[in-house]
Amino acid sequence: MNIITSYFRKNQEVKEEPKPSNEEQSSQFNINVPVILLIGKTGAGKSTLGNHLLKFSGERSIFETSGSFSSCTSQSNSAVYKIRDKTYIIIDTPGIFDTNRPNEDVLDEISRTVQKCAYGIRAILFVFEAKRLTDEQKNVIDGISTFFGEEAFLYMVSVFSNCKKLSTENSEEFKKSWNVEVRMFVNRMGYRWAISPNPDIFPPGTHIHAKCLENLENTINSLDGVYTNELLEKTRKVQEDRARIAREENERRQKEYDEIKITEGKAKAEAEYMKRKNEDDERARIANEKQFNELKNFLMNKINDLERKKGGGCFWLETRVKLESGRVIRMSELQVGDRVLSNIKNGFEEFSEVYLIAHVGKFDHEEKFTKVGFTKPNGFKGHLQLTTTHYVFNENLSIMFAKDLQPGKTRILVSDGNNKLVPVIVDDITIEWNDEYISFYTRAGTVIAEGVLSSCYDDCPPSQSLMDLIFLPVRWWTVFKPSTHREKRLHPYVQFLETTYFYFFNFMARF
Ligand SMILES: Nc1nc2c(ncn2[C@@H]2O[C@H](COP(=O)(O)OP(=O)(O)O)[C@@H](O)[C@H]2O)c(=O)[nH]1
Ligand SMILES: [Mg+2]
Repeated sequence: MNIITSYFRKNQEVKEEPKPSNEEQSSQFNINVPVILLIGKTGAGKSTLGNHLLKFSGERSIFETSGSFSSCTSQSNSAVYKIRDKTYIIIDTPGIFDTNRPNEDVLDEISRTVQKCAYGIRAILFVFEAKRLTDEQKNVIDGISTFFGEEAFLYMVSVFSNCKKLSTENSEEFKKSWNVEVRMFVNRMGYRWAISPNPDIFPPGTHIHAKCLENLENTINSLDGVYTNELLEKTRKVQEDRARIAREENERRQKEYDEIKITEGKAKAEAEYMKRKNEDDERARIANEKQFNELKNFLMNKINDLERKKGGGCFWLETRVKLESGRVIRMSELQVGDRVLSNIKNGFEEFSEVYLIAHVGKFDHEEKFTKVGFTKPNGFKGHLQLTTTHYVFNENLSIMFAKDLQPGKTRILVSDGNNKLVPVIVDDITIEWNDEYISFYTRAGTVIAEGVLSSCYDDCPPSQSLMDLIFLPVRWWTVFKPSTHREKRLHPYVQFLETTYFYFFNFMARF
């Protein structure tokens, strides 16, 4: 049974007791239970589902739906929600993760949402229309992993809205309609899924409506613990400290009130009490604002970090490679499907297909490059420019970061033009900044760039075979469905790997 015990909105004024009370609380600080987060793109049906879960709909609805007079929600609204004996806050987000580059308003709203999630997230209900996953929906996923981390997926449930009558009645029938993408998506969420009943077909009060919501509640209840991360924990700690200070201040005020009342009368005591209270409230408001701004800066920095990371691990766009036809081209001309010289073994050139271009183009920020200078076996000078954490092979066929190559010491493997790779000492290393680069993958995982045997991988665990394995799904996938991605935006799979690695790395760094 769900019961609403309170409902509060952003900026909602708390009705103040006309006389002092020990129970003083501010609406900003009393969100001390885990939350259930409704996310999804605008119009997906989040508010509708929220109302259904709260057993409030139609005229009495809690969350505004786009069917009602005000067309869409621009702030996160929240309400207390109970499933059996457990209390949660359900937060209806206003499509804040619709874009992958949030603007100022969206960041404000995300910061407020993070403040509300300080006691952990019990479930993230990702609401989307039952048709198919769109790019915007993928943005929502990117947004969630950016702000809450990949582990948040362990608490996610996919909730389908706009389902047909038959699909809602018969889940086996519904599952048949899922395409590969939807299936992969649901699998990524541990196969947790539910249907948000279409109110036009199954309004509240009908058996199917109740059954769908019960399924969803059971799924939420089946989740273990709550999701929290360093950011949420820090936020919670600040909120707890502030609540404690507010309590102590209130006790002090109350004591003062009682003393003044005895000596100087009630009116004087009340005036003094209110003056003190207003001062304390103002201090609390400023502290809250400060925390809010800190959160916003933290999130902003995180976005910038990720944006910077997006550029990592590339070749300079002018780097030359050899095609199977014998033609030498610049990487700027590379296309998916081209077969490039990837290795030379036993006197034979090996060519390998480019199956994925992670990103390519002239970017709006520069990346730090290592320019590796060496002398080719024919005596000519050669240069290879690649980002500092891109791997190249040394003479032992181990991969090394470009930045770790040592002039006069490290030997790299360079083609001698006669079907042989020869170890050649690095002459010099210089640092340069470039804004034109490309990151791509061959099926072999290697490429001979400017004559140097290089890896296609970067900024990752230092094992070529491990990386081959990590990229196996996309290597297979592109055999059946060639990639058409050739743009500045990072390929979603590579983005996913980068984010996972980023969080894994941060996680390991704690030990
Ligand atoms: N057909 C259909 N319409 C729905 C469903 N869920 C929500 N809607 C309608 O879709 C519109 C947008 O829903 P709303 O809950 O405001 O979406 P939000 O922006 O995600 O909060 C409203 O007019 C809802 O009545 C559903 O399952 N089926
Ligand atoms: Mg809404």
